[in-house]
Amino acid sequence: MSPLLRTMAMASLLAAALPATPLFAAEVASSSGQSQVMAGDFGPPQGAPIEEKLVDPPGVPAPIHRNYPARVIVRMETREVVKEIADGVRYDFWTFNGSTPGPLIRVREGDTVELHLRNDPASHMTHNIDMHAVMGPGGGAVSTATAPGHESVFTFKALRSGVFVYHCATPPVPMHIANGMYGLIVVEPPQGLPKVDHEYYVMQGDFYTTGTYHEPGLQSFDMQKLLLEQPTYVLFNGREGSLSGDNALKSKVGDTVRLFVGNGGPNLVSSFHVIGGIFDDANVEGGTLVNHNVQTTLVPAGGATMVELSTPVPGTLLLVDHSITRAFMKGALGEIRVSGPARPAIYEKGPSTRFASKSRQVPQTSVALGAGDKMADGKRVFTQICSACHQGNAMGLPGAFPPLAMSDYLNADPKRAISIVLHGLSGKITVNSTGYESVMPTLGQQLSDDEIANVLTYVLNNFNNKGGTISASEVKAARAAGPAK
Ligand code: HEC
Ligand SMILES: [Cu+2]
Repeated sequence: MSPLLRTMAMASLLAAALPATPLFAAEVASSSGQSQVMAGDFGPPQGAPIEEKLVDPPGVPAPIHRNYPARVIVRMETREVVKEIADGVRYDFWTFNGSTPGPLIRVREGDTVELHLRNDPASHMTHNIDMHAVMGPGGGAVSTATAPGHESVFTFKALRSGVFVYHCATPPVPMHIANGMYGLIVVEPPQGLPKVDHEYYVMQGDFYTTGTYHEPGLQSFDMQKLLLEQPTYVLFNGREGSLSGDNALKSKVGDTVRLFVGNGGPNLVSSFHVIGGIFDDANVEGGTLVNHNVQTTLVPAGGATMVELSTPVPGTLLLVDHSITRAFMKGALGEIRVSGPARPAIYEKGPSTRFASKSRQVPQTSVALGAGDKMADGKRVFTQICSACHQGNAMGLPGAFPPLAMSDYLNADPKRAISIVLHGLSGKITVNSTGYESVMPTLGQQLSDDEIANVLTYVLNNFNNKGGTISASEVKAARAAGPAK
């Protein structure tokens, strides 16, 4: 038997076993009149056309259980909407269906997709869509170019399974993408995807605003930053906090989670990682090659991946771009909150003990220092410890460390600072009308009562603060009282 005949015989055997799902492609006539096999083509769509039910990210449409190719109708609208990009910071997003990313589209390999693209009459721009799941010029971009108040229709057959990016490709393309015009289309293989307990949709993008990170108010697009590829924000799902707190992704102890992860760019490549998780499966670059036990997977700009992870213990896992500055200083942070009973056999925190108390020279009751010596000691502590974060001039660093210089927060309640140095500080605070949400570590174990009193007194009497004195006995009392509840 010739290899071609053998292939065809196998195909018909498989077709007999799975009547409606030939794993091998149907034959199509080529231009030369000879028949050729087109992988992914299972023939014309069958049954009634299906209206795709689109949901807002991070939601995804339900898995497909069909075993035949269908005509799937997808209706999308491009909209230009002003929304928050971070708390108190607004941005004029250009979107598919009002969200960044646009909705996740889910079809089956061999489906015929009939895409209706409307452009909101209120839009200022023409928009279109380039789907990476399309085989043909521009991924459909030219066929879908749509002026405000118009609708265009474009039909293609999804011949390859995988996770694909779609995006607007209207010039200037980088600007349309930077303003949020991208999303994912998942083409399921004929046999479907393995069953999991939770599925979510996460897409990274880099944003370029004229203002600095967290600068409040309406921010406009900054072409210069785009050209330099220096984004102000790097975000999951188009807004800082879109996957945190009340918006966190959820799982339960013992469950499995699948993430469809895309990267719209326009410029940065993502080192996608889940802090506290390992990807049991990672579909490399969104294709069919599955890698296992992966810690960090690369998601190129205009690329995607599909990862699955187990959540065996309760707690919060963090989604990050492990080019970690972007996570902690430009917004690329999300959460998976896992609920359920603790499993100490897998994860257990032991008691914390102090082992260096005797050997370390902490002058807890030193000879009483004069005022000048106290100030000198405070300056030493400030330079050795506080300046690492709050900076030598105490001005702090935007988006990361609040200033201690002229700090309205410090001056409003200097005694509160005792507890901050002793026990650390986390959560949202506002200093000189700028918000900070970061973590100051506990320093009470490495600094004596005298050192804390001296450094706070030093800070209060320098850097244009309002003055005042903190005594070692006040620190001692605060230490004994323990952290505020
Ligand atoms: C490792 C970095 C780090 C070090 C070291 C550090 N801090 Fe902080 N500090 C922070 C961060 C971050 C915050 C804001 C915490 C938040 O956002 O909730 C903060 C907040 C504060 C605040 C309240 C906000 C303000 O600006 O008034 C005071 C006061 C303060 N620190 C004093 C100190 C002093 C004094 C030292 C040295 C003994 C020190 N810090 C060392 C990171 C640090
Ligand atoms: Cu556009």
